[in-house]
Amino acid sequence: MARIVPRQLKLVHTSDVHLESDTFGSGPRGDRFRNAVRRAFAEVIDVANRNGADLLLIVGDLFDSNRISDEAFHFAMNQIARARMPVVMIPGNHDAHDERSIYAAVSPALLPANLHLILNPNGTLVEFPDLAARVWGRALVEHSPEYRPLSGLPEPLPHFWNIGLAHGLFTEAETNRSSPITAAEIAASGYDYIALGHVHIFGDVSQGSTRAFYCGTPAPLYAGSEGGWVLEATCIPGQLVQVRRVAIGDAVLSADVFTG
Ligand SMILES: [Mn+2]
Repeated sequence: MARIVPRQLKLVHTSDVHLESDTFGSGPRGDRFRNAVRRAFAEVIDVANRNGADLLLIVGDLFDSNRISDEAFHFAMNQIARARMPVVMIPGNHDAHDERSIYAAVSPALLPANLHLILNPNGTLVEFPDLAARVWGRALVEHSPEYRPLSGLPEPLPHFWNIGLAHGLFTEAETNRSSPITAAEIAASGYDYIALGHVHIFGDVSQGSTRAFYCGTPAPLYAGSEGGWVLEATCIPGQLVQVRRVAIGDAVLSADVFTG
């Protein structure tokens, strides 16, 4: 059943930016790569602002690792602060909230005022009464088969948009792979939208009336022509959530093409 809520809601959904990757080494070539990824993330913020998103969702692996300079961390937080809407974010397996967590070391006072960073391993529900929206996620501590990104998901509430964040691997059936998200879990959620991260290319794994998507990485260099996208999800009362892919800037796509 499509949900009846008081208002329309627009989400922009990104994940797997992998800022500060050393994939291309630590020299000038690596710096060019890292700068291109930074521009991709800045463009995600631009898309959210330009398109009038009500919420921006960052579904894990914003950073490629927990070995991040203060400068790089501040870059990312300054970009988030540019967003003219609340931002809800969870860690992923690359920036896991473990004993080396970069997020644990940061004073909440230093985080942007619009950032809702979910660090509770058991899950946190962030409520936006003005938007008639509730967003739930849990912090990934250990990327293992025991970790279930959707475990503990609260019951959906009528007259609200119920949105889940989950960083892990979608599977049709039970598996012994790490951080599994099963079709049955999505189907049983009763949620309107489940924003997924971990897989770097777009994927629609919707189940029944619950729309569930991988947005894919906004950084084209991680996924070739399949990278360079964000998702825009529009929640319209009485309808299933409408999802479209938005290409991020041509400047990012064309400026730094790596061959070999
Ligand atoms: Mn991941």
